[in-house]
Amino acid sequence: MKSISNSSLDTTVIDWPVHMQRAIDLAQRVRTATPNPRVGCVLVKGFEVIGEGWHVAAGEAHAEVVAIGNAGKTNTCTEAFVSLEPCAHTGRTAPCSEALIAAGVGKVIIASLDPNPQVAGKGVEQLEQAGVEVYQLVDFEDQSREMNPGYFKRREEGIPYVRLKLAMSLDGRTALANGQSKWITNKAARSDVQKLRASASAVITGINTVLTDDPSLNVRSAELPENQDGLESGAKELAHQPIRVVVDSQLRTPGTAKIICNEGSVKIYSTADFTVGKSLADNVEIVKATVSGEGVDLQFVLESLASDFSCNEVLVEAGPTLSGAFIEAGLVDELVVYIAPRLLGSDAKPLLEIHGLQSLAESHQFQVSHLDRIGDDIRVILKQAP
Ligand code: AOF
Ligand code: ZN
Repeated sequence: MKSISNSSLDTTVIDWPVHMQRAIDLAQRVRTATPNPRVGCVLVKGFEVIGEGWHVAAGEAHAEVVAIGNAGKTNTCTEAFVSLEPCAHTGRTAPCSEALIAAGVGKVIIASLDPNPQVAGKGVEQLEQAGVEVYQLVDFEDQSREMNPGYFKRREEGIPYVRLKLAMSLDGRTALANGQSKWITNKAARSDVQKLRASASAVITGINTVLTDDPSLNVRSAELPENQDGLESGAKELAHQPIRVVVDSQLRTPGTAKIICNEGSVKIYSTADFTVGKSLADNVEIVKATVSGEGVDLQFVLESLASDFSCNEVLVEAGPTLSGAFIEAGLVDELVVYIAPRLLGSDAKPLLEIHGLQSLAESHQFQVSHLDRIGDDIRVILKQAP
């Protein structure tokens, strides 16, 4: 495989970055293909695009196979631009390397290698053995990784990418002292949270939130319109429900909680010995977790979500205690903070339970990545400082 940068492309291949960008844009037409990565593919013959495809959901055809299906006839002059190395193994579907070879594609241009150990260079190898030229456009590698942060993190580090959602008043409060909190942020901001849930493999909350708010934590398609943001949501994608996860050391989740009663899979992480063999409902699995400090070991929860349930991106929607614990453990990759333009006063409830900092050097530092207005509220997206 030859690695090439955009600046070294000669006039005969000057259109390559345009096609690769298109493949990357197509990949992002789905919010999630969990546990699979988002992948896009563009087939080009003599400067003309003859087929496009993207992977919609696990179990459905891969991007390359969709593009080949759209193109009809291809031949050795055909170039395939794929945002990820074509797979070389039989999983839920047949190998894309073989599909590309069978379609007679002459050149395959990728943005990044696939970290899946079943692929990891084998896709490139198979293509090259069949006489297909393979190139990596290195300037697109970052984009390919950034649009699949959880897929790469799970494969490379064994834990999912963690987003923590927070909603607060201008003075950093989440509820009045009497508990009233519905609603601090407006409808547009709350509907934006639906998008976060729809892109997550799992939504994590704590037992306190279950007991006090009884949230559903599901995706409601009525609040997530089709074609929103230019996404072309298929029925499969709209049907996606993230796994709902409760961090509940003493297994106090009531059988009547909405989080359990709604359709979809639920995992409860508990440290109590009496949880072994106990069952709450058919859709609920109780996982015996290790202890850290006073509660469930959050690193264990993340490792389990990655290795046992193939979670790529997870969303934490919890109260001040669990949210604070995730931050204190250094496990948050991204904060999504909704700020309502109202003041709740200093006896209102704080955003996070984080105590004991003695110097500014100990403060938890993030970098602002995006700043947007959502209806009358503000949304700030922050990433962990390097
Ligand atoms: C590709 N093109 O569009 C995607 C790829 O079980 P399967 O058959 O769906 O395979 C899943 C694996 O295939 C996934 O872990 C990743 O290695 C690769 N994803 N590869 O060539 C695609 N989605
Ligand atoms: Zn494939």
